[in-house]
Amino acid sequence: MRLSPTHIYSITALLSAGSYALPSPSTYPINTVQCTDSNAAVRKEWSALTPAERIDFTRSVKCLMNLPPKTPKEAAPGTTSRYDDFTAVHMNNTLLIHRNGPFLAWHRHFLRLFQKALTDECGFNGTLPYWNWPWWSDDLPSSPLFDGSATSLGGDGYYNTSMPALRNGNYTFPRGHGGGCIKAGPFANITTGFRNFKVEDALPATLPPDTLDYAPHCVTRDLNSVVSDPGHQPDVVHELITAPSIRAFQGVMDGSVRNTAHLSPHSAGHWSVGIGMQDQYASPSDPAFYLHHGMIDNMWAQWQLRDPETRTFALDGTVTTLNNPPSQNATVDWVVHFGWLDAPRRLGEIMDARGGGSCYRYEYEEGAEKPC
Ligand SMILES: *[C@@H]1O[C@H](CO)[C@@H](O)[C@H](O)[C@H]1NC(C)=O
Ligand SMILES: *[C@@H]1O[C@H](CO)[C@@H](O)[C@H](O)[C@H]1NC(C)=O
Ligand SMILES: *[C@@H]1O[C@H](CO)[C@@H](O)[C@H](O)[C@H]1NC(C)=O
Ligand SMILES: *[C@@H]1O[C@H](CO)[C@@H](O)[C@H](O)[C@H]1NC(C)=O
Ligand SMILES: *[C@@H]1O[C@H](CO)[C@@H](O)[C@H](O)[C@H]1NC(C)=O
Ligand SMILES: *[C@@H]1O[C@H](CO)[C@@H](O)[C@H](O)[C@H]1NC(C)=O
Ligand SMILES: [Cu+2]
Repeated sequence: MRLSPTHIYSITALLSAGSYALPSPSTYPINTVQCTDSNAAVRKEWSALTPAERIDFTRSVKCLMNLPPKTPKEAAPGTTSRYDDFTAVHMNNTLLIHRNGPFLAWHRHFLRLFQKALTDECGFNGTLPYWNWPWWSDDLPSSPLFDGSATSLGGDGYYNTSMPALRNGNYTFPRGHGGGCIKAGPFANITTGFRNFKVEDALPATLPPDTLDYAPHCVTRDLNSVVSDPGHQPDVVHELITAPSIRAFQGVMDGSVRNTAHLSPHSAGHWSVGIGMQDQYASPSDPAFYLHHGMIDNMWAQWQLRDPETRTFALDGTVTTLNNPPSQNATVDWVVHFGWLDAPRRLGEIMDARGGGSCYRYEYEEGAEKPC
């Protein structure tokens, strides 16, 4: 079937967590009120939040870290909290949701489910914030996101002498000043129940059998502006927003230049925060994941809004990571999974930020001066 962005969906089947029953097309969520710029929830850059709003966000995230998991122990022994429920689902789906057709849609819905849990289970009063890459790319440790203050997402890690080198092909990045557990701020010393995957482990055709096992450790950081700076320049963002097709958009988002410091904007955000965020499986164990993916989602939303009729449901790529093993092309009827977080969803249900029961927009202006 062909979905159009002007299609109105019903809100009834919205987020029926826990059920594996696939919603039928007639129960697709509907926005009962037309979603417009004026009634959409507004997602803002971290620095645009008041100190109280930032603290409300980190408090709510820590609240999820202190709630019991809903994932059954046998299904994912490493799940130690409600927060880990999200990491578990991301890990379990890693080989189906990266560098492929479903990537943008799956992560969009994942963020929405995270927002819903923060709001419903922890009284979060705001909208998910995002990380405007170019504003902070040349000095992450001084940014409002990572300065280690009470209104940040926590700072760098403790210095760890055995922090391995980061390599992009034959290019080796100089290491940063961390590598250990998060040293200061609201997320100091946070832990995850899951193992850490190395970049070399990242792309097998099947999920390693110990993926969801219990292997607790602290979330580490190694803030590295040598990584973020080339990948997060304003021209990279401009290329994303002005990409002529979804294939070109995804190519910029994930197409690193081999053997150089020029990582793609997606990889640069992950690698510049540390080994925990670099992990393609368990990266959501660092809350910075959600703000980085907020910016990715923002870029996709800006791109879609430039031509909603043809772009809202545009897909390119197959349904396996790097097409390994070879698979079919993604379509709006392809079903993706969210474990115990939500019912399976067709891509067509979760691609529109202003439809399918969703109604949000990003406060964003390309090229705007960064705040002091
Ligand atoms: C919740 O957000 C609204 C709108 O931003 C604000 O007016 C209200 O004071 C907030 N409530 C709390 C408890 O923070
Ligand atoms: C790294 O350099 C070696 C030797 O020049 C070369 O054989 C290899 O293909 C390079 N690796 C990559 C990823 O380009
Ligand atoms: C230091 O880094 C190494 C390599 O990533 C890791 O195995 C080790 O657990 C880290 N140590 C601490 C204290 O974080
Ligand atoms: C984090 O853990 C280290 C090592 O156990 C400890 O010295 C430090 O006080 C902890 N920091 C915070 C803020 O809890
Ligand atoms: C999948 O998409 C590619 C690229 O658009 C196209 O060349 C190919 O024919 C498609 N395959 C099928 C089976 O539709
Ligand atoms: C992981 O995915 C499989 C299907 O591939 C599913 O059976 C299982 O319940 C999932 N586990 C979690 C924790 O989501
Ligand atoms: Cu991901």
